[in-house]
Amino acid sequence: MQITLPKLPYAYSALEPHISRATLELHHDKHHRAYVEKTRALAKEVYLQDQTLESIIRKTSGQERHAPLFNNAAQAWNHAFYWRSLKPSGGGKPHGAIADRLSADFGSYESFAQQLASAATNRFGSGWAWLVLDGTALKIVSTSNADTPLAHSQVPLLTIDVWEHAYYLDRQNRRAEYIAAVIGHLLNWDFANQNLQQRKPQGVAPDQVVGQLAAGSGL
Ligand code: MN3
Repeated sequence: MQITLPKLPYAYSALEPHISRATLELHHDKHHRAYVEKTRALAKEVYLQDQTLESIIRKTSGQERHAPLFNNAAQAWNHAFYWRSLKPSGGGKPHGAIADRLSADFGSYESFAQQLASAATNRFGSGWAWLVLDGTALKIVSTSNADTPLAHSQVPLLTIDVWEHAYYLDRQNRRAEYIAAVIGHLLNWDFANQNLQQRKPQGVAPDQVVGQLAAGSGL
């Protein structure tokens, strides 16, 4: 399986005025593409180029000497998941099963939204804020740099990219404003419901890798 750059699931201008066309062109075509291309190059060096991103992430997680491959593969995966976590005319109160689960685990939608905004705003430096299924409970977590819930046995349901490149063109340093726009207008609750129902993130192809690593891969 070749690791490829997935197309955006909507037009570059579809998330305006909350996220501009210029931001999506740069973010998807330059940043995301670079993570995909670096992953391919680094995976080839250790004979993992035919594996899925999930497989590469799990095999390299926590291994210092494979940190560059882990970081690029995780960023490639996280971005594919982020595009699908957003949609035009999304955000606001959820519907379906996720609505009941949010009320049960956070008390109310308002409490959930406040906690997600806080986790995303207070992530120091670069990283991601996530709604995940951890065991049987919904949780809000934030991860640093490229780190991903996939490496921590959690099922991601939605994510917000809080690296500066996600908002700086549109809003300079005003991260909280970007986060409020995403939560209020863009979160894709259909996608969250799918992920909750299937207990498996839908951002990328399922992990079909079986068997042992190629000899000499060093993992
Ligand atoms: Mn990004």
